[in-house]
Amino acid sequence: MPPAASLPAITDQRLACLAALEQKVLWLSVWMIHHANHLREKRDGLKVGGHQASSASVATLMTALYFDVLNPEDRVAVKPHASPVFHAIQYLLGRQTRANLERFRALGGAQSYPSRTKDADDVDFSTGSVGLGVAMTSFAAMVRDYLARKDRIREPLARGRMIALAGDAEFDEGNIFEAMLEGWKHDVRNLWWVIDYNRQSLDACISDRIFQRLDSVFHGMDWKVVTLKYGTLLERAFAQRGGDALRVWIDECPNTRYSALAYKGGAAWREQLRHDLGDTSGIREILDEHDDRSLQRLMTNLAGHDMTSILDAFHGATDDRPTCFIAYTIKGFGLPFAGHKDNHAGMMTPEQVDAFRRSNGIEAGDEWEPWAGLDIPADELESYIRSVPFARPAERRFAAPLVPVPAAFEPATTDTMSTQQGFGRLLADIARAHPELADHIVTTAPDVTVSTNLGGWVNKRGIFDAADRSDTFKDERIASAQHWAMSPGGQHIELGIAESNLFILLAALGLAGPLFGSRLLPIGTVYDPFIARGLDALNYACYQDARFILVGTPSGVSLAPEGGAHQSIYTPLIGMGQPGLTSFEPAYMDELSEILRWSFEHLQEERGGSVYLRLSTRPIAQVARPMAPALRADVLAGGYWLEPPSAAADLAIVACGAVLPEAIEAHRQLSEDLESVGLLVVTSPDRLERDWRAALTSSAGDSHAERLLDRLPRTAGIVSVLDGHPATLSWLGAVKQHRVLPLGVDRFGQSGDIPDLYRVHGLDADAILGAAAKLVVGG
Ligand SMILES: Cc1ncc(C[n+]2csc(CCOP(=O)(O)OP(=O)(O)O)c2C)c(N)n1
Ligand SMILES: [Mg+2]
Repeated sequence: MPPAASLPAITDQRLACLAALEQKVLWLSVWMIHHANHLREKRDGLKVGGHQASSASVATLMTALYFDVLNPEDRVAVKPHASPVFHAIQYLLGRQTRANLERFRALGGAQSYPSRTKDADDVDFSTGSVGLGVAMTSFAAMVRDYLARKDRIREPLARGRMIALAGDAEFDEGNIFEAMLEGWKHDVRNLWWVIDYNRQSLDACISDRIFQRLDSVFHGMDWKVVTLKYGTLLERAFAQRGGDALRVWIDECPNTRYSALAYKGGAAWREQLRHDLGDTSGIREILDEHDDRSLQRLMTNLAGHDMTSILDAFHGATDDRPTCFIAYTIKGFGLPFAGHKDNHAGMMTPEQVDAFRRSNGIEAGDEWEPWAGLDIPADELESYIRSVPFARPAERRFAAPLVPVPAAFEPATTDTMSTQQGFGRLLADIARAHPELADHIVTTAPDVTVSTNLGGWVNKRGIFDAADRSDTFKDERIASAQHWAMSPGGQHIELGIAESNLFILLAALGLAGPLFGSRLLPIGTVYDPFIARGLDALNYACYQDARFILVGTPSGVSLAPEGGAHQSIYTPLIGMGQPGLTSFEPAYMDELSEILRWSFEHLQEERGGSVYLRLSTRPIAQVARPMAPALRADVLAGGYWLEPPSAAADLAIVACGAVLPEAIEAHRQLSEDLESVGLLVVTSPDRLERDWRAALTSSAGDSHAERLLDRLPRTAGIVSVLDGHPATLSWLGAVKQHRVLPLGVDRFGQSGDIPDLYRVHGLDADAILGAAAKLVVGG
């Protein structure tokens, strides 16, 4: 593709600088991995690893991007195994230290896979779990457009390209295709996916026909596809006599054979080509013109290693259509194991690295020197680097202003309501009474907007869309509770049913502040069991320190007749176990109101995080009480005594969430016979447990769990109960050595109404009474 006329010419001097930088980037990547594996003290007998072959595969593409093509407003997700290349580039840009490179894969050093949170250099998107980084760029493009269409960000940020540099085997991950379809629905723009098409994955060479499939998938989604197949040397050879036959031969060469020949080198190419094409006119001349070394160079001259072809392609993509570059490359290019099918974890031997150092003209001892061994003087390279667009001083990590959170919400309440209903009322109250907060909220759901009670909010704030579209049903005067007008001002992003997309969108929305300088407070709703469908993406979002509120509803078996297959059992354990996510499972509306308020603050704290609210559709009788400061503090800390035990109590019930009515009923019946049974309401098993463990190893004083359980005599037993896995609360026995009989759910799949299901799973008042009897009498 020809370069656009207005672009600076690709001068020989520019190409020479880029060639030198590419050489250096590859060397530093190889050396960084070698150093970590062979030259650092080893204390545990484990290999350190690193990916020299995967790095070599993208050295040209990444050199082109960072030292020529990228602008500061562009954002890149670098394929996980190119981390050394990324860090080497950052080092040459002066944004990464030598000490960190020397500590590649060591604690605090340059990370194995690019990490926003753990790396010291300028990582835009973490990668590591293949496929997620690729999808992330599409959702980040969506978020950029969301902000731009509301005039929250301006040029050049509003046009910054979101770029994924993907391994070809990443396209085995279905999440990428889910993201593509969603991106197509939302008409994403300024999105590039650059595929490092080395035709190898971890285990092997990949299927020959993948490229054609990918090509048609991208076209089907209205993407532009730019295929970078042959470099300038090969193109020149193709123009010679016999060149057509040579092209056909390469085009038809199976991946495995091409890789094997690339590994074996010039003599092997010669033998094979003589055998296959020896009688074709012109081929012998082409072979005779090349010695083994230059024949290897010619036959491996794929466009993904050809700077001119790459620059032409990147600079030629001047419109905003999503564009996929399929760049043919060779895994391990320029290294001794180039093309070998086992090279993914392959590591050059010390002898090979030494030979490579010498071929790079680097003296022993100068391995980390940025400019050692290059043909171009250091000052010339330094001045080139200063001149590249990406090196322009520009903010790349923004600190967005805080959004004030009101002191209290005042939602409409009724005597009996579910937490899911309460959540809907709270959002409606915020939309009406707290416009500043509301303006920063963005909601999203994977086709469960109505059934998770976001409908009221959407009626008020509208659906986000690139264009203004009225609600046809409303226009046609058809009665409906949902008014789904769409506009660029809308604040709800409606997704198709793909939970992985929900979490990656939440990751992108939750990074709007640092990425684009405009803070968003994202809320995503999902049926609680289907959190598991997107779990890796949720982990990915948390790992990047994206800030969002996740609402899982309905949850547990309490959704009752709605279906056994929709029951969630161990999500409370996910809430406890997932780093970066604080979970709550309130029972009452007034608790939820405080928790939501706290969540908006927690999202914005420097050392805050995301929040998961496990809610229920079960309506329960509310308690009428003022939210006194002490109660508020307890609710937020994870629990409070609804009925405090007396000093002589034999028993306490500890209950969390939707089963509160059963706990209250059991408590009432027990209190007829027993001395002051306690009833403890747990609002957050997660906060209680985390705080308790932290206190065990610090001198900060008692934890909230200790303070609560101090009121219960040691000899008393505890019956814990929740609509979730019993392990969620059974640890309470370790706090003050109370005997605990944990009730909960450890099976799923049976539909029924609440009385039946609570009986079957042992959550009803009778089950609590039975457990209490066992503790008190049966010992
Ligand atoms: C979700 C996930 N599954 C498995 C892996 C392990 N893994 C790491 S790299 C890789 C193959 C990558 O191949 P490709 O994307 O083609 O990269 P390249 O050839 O450039 O190394 C696999 C399976 C992973 N990182 N993430
Ligand atoms: Mg590959």
